[in-house]
Amino acid sequence: MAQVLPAERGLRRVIGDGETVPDGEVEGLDEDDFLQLHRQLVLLRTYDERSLVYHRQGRIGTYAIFFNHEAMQVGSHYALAAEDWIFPSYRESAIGLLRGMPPATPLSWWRGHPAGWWNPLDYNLASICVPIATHVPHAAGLAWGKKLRGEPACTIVYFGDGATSEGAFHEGANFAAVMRAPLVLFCNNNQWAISTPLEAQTAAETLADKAVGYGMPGLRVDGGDVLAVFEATREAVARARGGDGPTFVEAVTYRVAPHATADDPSAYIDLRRVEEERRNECVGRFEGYLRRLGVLTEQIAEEAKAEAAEAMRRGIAAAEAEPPPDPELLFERAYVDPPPNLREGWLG
Ligand SMILES: Cc1ncc(C[n+]2csc(CCOP(=O)(O)OP(=O)(O)O)c2C)c(N)n1
Ligand SMILES: [Mg+2]
Repeated sequence: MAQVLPAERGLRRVIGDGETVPDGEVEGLDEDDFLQLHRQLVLLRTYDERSLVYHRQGRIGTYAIFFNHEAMQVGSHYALAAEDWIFPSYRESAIGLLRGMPPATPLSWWRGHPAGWWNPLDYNLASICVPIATHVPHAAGLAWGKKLRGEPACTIVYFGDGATSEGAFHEGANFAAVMRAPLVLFCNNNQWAISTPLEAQTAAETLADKAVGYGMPGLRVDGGDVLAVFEATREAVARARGGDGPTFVEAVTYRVAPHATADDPSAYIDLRRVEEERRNECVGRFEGYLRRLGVLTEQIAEEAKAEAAEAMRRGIAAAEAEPPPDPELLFERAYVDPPPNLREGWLG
């Protein structure tokens, strides 16, 4: 039986505040890594900002905003190898961009177009999961399967604070721990599940405490600190690869945007808190760190933004150039024997 220490309480941090809290360092990262992390953050930020505009222009459907979640996605992804598998929720809908997926693909997904589907084997990236936590057992199963085959890959599954109250989360976490599956359970604790606040979600003091009950370590990290997220995930990945089983990573942040474009949080959120948290958003925090190090110049920052904006322009143009899908696709794999009204109508 593995001995599991009580979950962490404090949040791991690397990036200081430029005033009283000093900057830390992460072993093994050099200037090239910093600039790559920065480009990836800017790419996701730009994707998110443009998607909100495209939604308002009626060019994509309902969209789950991930403003201020970029550090969790980029930092954790940077700790993975290409053969590692990713199981995203709707909050990580564009994480494929970090693996070379063109922006047109997730944009098409939000347009409800089949061009937004991909073969998971092309990117070692499962499809976007909208039902809360149902992908956790899938990820645990894939991780276990890789272990049974003797393949070195590990798996990361992303979900929110609300997901930790779901039965599927329990089943997946328990199964992964019992099988010592090489899985990283990455929880984006943005403290809201639509309009349900964290304190109405759980009586646990921290979400990482839940890990102890499953017999796995629970780490807590500042979700706005891309370097701390990277370091914590790297530790979890090393455990997984070393045969020591799953780790639960609780990345703590605060949701400063609506849950999705169909939500109006002014009905339930403290807007002053939102304002405060927004001032500390994760891309700006990393840029501050890089400027203090003398790594980020205005020119590099401008180039990263321009490159990302151009990728998005090309992405939405490609998504909109797709011919309309055939409505029959909806039924193609639904029936062996289509009912008469479909046979005579659409499929006739
Ligand atoms: C099984 C299931 N129940 C309910 C919903 C409706 N729903 C959509 S998002 C959401 C909140 C999820 O919150 P959290 O897990 O914290 O993730 P976040 O959206 O904050 O990233 C709910 C309840 C759903 N999608 N799936
Ligand atoms: Mg949440």
